[in-house]
Amino acid sequence: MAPIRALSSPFPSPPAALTQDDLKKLAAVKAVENVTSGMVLGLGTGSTAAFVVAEIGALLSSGKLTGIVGVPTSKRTFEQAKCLGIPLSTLDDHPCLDLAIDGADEVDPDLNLVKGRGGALLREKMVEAASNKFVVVVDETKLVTGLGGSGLAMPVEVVQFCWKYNHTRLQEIFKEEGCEAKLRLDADGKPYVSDNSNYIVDLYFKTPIKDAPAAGKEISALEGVVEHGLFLDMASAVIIAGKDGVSIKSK
Ligand code: ABF
Repeated sequence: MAPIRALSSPFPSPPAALTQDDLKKLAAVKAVENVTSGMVLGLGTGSTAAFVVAEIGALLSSGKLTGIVGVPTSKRTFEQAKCLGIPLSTLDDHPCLDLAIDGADEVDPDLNLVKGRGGALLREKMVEAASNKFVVVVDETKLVTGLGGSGLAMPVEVVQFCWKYNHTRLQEIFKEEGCEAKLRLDADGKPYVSDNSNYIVDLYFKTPIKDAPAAGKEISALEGVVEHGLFLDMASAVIIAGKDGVSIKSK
């Protein structure tokens, strides 16, 4: 894999009229420059990751990439990749991946992330933890000074059987941080069910989480919690597309 540049470097400067989708695509295409033939790839979920999957599919069909195997992080991504003819596998068959590329909901200055508003946090975390490199692709709206500070959801995946217990406990644990816990609902007003048949309790913080590693540990320690959306110290690099161009931050 080509080394990921450590310095932020404007490239190329997008015209002012670019939409948010254009920016996501710019970040996605830049990230795919790190993909080489023969790699086992973690395929992310979400609208930005969908541009990554589309680009990999296009490079495979033009013959510019060969021998790629993808491990999808959701049923949605599985379907998209299958339609594009990307050879697919599972984490069981490929427990060590070369590279994963995925979007994020929030990125802090230390490249810690909130992920999972798309509902795929469990498989994303497993695939990305199993990857030698994890490259995140975002537009600049995802940058925050502290995780949880966007006022949007920080998801926690819980087993259906005890979701109320987890809902109550999560609300209590983060009471002093002004957190509100809500069961995620689908478009029909029914509980949203993840690809793993679990529910999701979304945490809404009024201010950034004071100690994200401690919060992550506390959430994980709850019986019935399957996974949470704090992806701490996992990203190797973040590719950010904004009005001033594409920049790369890495550790
Ligand atoms: C996945 O998709 C998630 O972890 C995150 O929730 C979401 C980001 O979606 P988008 O790229 O559509 O903003 O990467």
